[in-house]
Amino acid sequence: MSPVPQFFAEYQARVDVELRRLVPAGDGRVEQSMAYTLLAPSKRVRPVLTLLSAELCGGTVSRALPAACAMEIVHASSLILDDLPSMDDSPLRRGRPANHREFGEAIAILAAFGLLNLAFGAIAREYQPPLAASLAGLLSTAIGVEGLIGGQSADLLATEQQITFEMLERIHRRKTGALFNASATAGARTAGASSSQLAGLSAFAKNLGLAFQIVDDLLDVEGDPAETGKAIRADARKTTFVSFSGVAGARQLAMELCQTADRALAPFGRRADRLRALSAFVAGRSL
Ligand code: GRG
Repeated sequence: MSPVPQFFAEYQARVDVELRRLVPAGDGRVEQSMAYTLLAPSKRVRPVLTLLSAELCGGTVSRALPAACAMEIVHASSLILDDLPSMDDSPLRRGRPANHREFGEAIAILAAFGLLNLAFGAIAREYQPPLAASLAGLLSTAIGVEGLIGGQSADLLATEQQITFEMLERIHRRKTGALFNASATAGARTAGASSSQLAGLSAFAKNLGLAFQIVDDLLDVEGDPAETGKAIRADARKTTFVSFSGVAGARQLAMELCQTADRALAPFGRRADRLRALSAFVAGRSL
């Protein structure tokens, strides 16, 4: 068992309050469907990464909060799409039936688009033009062909195919690493970070994101659905870090990536200890 670090709770609570403020309040099916996945129990790792990165660069939680929530909203959108029958066809997410199982496929797709739209709207409304434009561009890159969409497409095409380790790594650096990178970078940008601070945080987040995915693969094999909230062995038809390197090899790789991530924090000294705690959590997480 690897509990989320103690300090997480306060950040998660701030994120949850802001998400409730941002999500459309109506009781129509699509609003319900958006709120169903967005407000379901989650670790909120990406928005917490945004908030910690902002604070590390001298910014505040309040200023970074809308950007943090935009990251979580995009993540929730991607989970709905990922679970669809035409994608990973997963029955369970965040401890509940997947969105399309509860609302049907058509509403689930609309909810995913609704969430994406909500994320960009939040950035446009909550920040002034130079920063708003820079955050919107950051998010668009993370979602696009060099990010989630490209990674997911390559992942789907690789199902039941022989792929190399390099291909596998490139899939997940886009599918998972890109949003981690955007999350840290967004926080740093809301704080007016320097280019060297941005470079350090980006290196940290990219490696942490890949480690996070490797542990996700491990949990698919050894995890407890009561903790992960997801079906296990859902990736049996796919090449994963575990099918490539074995359980011990994948665990070692995740640990090494977390160490590489931590090295990028060296210039920040002890002020980055909360990010180090986040990486220790990722390396040992069971949920
Ligand atoms: C247009 C947004 C968009 C996406 C289209 C479907 C898709 C492309 C990409 C899928 C990306 C994806 C779901 C990657 C898996 C990342 C991952 C490890 C998810 C689990 O995240 P956790 O453990 O979940 O942080 P919680 O529930 O705690 O938030």
